[in-house]
Amino acid sequence: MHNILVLGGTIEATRLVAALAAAGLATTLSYAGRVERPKPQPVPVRVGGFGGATGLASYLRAHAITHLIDATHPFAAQISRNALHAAQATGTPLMALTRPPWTAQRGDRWHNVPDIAGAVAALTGPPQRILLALGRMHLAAFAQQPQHHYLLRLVDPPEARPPLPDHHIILDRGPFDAASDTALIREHRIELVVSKNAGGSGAQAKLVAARALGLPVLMIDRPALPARHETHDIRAAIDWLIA
Ligand code: 3Y8
Ligand code: NAP
Repeated sequence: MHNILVLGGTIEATRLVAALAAAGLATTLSYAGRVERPKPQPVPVRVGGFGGATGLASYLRAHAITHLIDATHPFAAQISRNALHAAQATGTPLMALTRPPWTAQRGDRWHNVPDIAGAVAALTGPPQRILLALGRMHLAAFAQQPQHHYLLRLVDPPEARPPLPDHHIILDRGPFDAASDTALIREHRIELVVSKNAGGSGAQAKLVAARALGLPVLMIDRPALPARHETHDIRAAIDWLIA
């Protein structure tokens, strides 16, 4: 008897839970509660933190979870560490469903930096028009480089005015498409794109647009994650679950 918990927030998580629902396997999808209206799902959804690894372990026990899938975003490092610890503490089978990092293609002008702080440091210099497509959680870090014009793409309106003197906000949620991102970049006369190496298809449009327009990309590498049972293939995750 299955009782699966999927830690979500990515397209892969959405696709996985759709397949599990179709297969009639009891599944709950978990969101952190970062956005006002998380995408509706065909399985029960829980929203909010668990209270660290111990809270997640208690949840696994209390709900008799039989399998834990970590299908969170590669930059969601804390929840992934908690999932590994909670799975080990409770003896719950864990599989990470992730996507490979993007790699620079012919024609790409990438400058790789290790983290958000590295991206901020790399923006020292004369004013530029920058697409900052990193979401809302890291905007304050870029206040150290106030000289630029920032085009901010956010899912929800920010609670407070971002601490960036020269910015323009567009509210939109992915997955995005290359034609729209190319038009957006042209319309706002963007000169540089800043991106997390999210991988997958949902955030890739801005990279395709930058390549087409010959623009440089500041690419932020992923945080390191502990080794765990992992696949990039939804079919393999399903086979593991029903094995
Ligand atoms: C709450 C739940 C699905 C999932 C869709 C994917 C693709 C579209 C592209 C740009 C990049 C960014 C951001 C992004 C994308 C998918 C995926 C993805 C990037 C939703 C969602 C939740 C979030 C949280 C949100 C973060 C933010 C990051 C925006 C749902 C829509 C920038 C990551 O306002 C905030 O606080 C937003 C916070 C974490 C990163 C940040 O630091 O701000 N995602 N995004 C999840 C939760 O509560 O647990 O409603 O779908 C999901 C998706 N966003 O099922 O189709 O698979 O990655 N999400 C990045 O890649 O840099 C946008 O603008 O080009
Ligand atoms: P994070 O930094 O790894 O996690 C911070 C805390 O948020 C966790 O310790 C946990 O709180 C809670 N949390 C995170 N993901 C959760 C989930 N799926 N279900 C329940 N609680 C969760 O995570 P994050 O970077 O803020 O990402 C939050 C969510 O947005 C995740 O679902 C992620 O997949 C999605 N997302 C993030 C990004 C990104 O760029 N970071 C991009 C796209 C989607 P407790 O310790 O209290 O349990």
